[in-house]
Amino acid sequence: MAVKFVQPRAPQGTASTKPLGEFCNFIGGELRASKSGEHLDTVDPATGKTYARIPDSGAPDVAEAVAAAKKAFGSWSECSPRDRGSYLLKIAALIEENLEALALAESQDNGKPLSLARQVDIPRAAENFRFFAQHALSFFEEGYIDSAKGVASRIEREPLGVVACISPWNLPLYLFTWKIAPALAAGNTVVGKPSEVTPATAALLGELCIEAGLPPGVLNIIQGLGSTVGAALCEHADVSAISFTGGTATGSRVRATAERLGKRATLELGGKNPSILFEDADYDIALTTAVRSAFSNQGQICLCGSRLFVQRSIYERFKTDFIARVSKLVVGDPLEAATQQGALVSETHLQKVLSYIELSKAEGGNILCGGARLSPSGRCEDGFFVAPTVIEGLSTSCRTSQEEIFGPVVTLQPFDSEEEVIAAANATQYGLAANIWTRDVEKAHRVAHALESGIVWINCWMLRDLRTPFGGVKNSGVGREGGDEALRFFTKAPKTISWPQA
Ligand code: TXE
Repeated sequence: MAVKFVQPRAPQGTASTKPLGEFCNFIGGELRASKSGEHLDTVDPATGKTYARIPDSGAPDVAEAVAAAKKAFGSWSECSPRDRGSYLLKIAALIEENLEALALAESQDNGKPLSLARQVDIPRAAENFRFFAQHALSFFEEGYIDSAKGVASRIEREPLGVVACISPWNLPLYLFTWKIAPALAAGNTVVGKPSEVTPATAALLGELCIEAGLPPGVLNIIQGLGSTVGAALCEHADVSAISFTGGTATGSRVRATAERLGKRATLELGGKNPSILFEDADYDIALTTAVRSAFSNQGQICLCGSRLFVQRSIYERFKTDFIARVSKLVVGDPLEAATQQGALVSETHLQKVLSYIELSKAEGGNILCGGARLSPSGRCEDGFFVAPTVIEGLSTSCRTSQEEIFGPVVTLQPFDSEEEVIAAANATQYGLAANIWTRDVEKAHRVAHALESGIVWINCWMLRDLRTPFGGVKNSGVGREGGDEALRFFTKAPKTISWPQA
């Protein structure tokens, strides 16, 4: 049965014909307003108009959520992994049952095409719960028998306690649940903080948890600003670990707090990912995927390939074909079925992306296509749209080539040799993901090895096995998510218990 979402609903005291929606905090199994009664506006990026409001929560709300999580920890941590998993499976099923409502909420909140939310974001959120419900079973059953030595051992693992999951705005429910699911599966209780820019699906997740019968306090969700809610959560003495995804500057602050207070932290930060096309690549698949990897979600994915290196012998041909494809991308109303590129997430982010386009011109870049704000006709005329932009002629060391733009902007650069492209690809502060296109298997693995990158895709992009480690090197992050790595992060150092085996 589909859940009838409580939100958005009219805030008390408003007598408008078109009332704003109102999202709530989720604390101790209940939907609550902030203690201060203050609110923040939530804007639909496709229209530029405020459509809802969220609690402007603060330290007292965080304290209440952490207290609820602490109270719930005892019985949740004592549940068997199978019993915990059964709750996660119920949540996964409810996400799937409510796919349409969640996809619509995600699209309205974030500006991404509804089709993308429907095909990627929401199904992946359900998969996160389903995957960790199953994966935790084998993780908690690790054991060995060494017949030669006559010893049997089992590995005992315990959860940490109350943990914080802080997530960004680009893949709101997808990344929020990527943290929450392993934390809960490992037996922790959670206080989650979604981005204040995209609060909707996190708020709806709270309602699904009520429907799923998740015991009160096991998951708590606090809405509000990073500087208040996020900071208070990181500082709270009863929060033992922080899983964070967001910008590199914020990540540094979170890391400093964690180090000062002796907390565990995993940080998934920015990227400036290279896509490397060798002349012997399967041209058509490489071309199609290069467009997708540069512009999916308007380029607002930390894994997007924003620096495109193309071997000189195919450079001109590729440039012509790439620009032809990019120019045809349909930018517009995220709710329209034909739309391939929606709005950027906020006015602030729009201005950031436009300022980088201006900077690229000052740095000698040649805009091959795009390069400006768009104003689709109709309801989206005030939305935050930018034409997909391709720039060539920049040095690898200029700011446009070095800094994370996180928008529909890609730089094109020719290269001659394998050594040259490896050096150029590695010449940034980031090292999250890379993709390589070649039919030469040996070369592909040689280059993959040489790249300073947490993830390397050969002849594909975004093809993920959730059991594999996920995270970056250099300023792209600290620690790893995914599979056992996530469950290890959310559990104490293991205890080995051994006995003689006849
Ligand atoms: O992210 P922030 P912002 C990059 C992208 C973007 C830039 C800034 O380049 O332009 O980061 O984005 C919470 N203590 N990425 O400013 O601030 C915040 O409320 C604790 C890459 O929107 O990092 C939100 O929930 N938490 C990225 C989360 O941190 C704090 C995805 C992320 O917000 C906090 C998003 C504090 N002091 C942006 N301050 C990726 N790696 O995918 C803020 N927060």
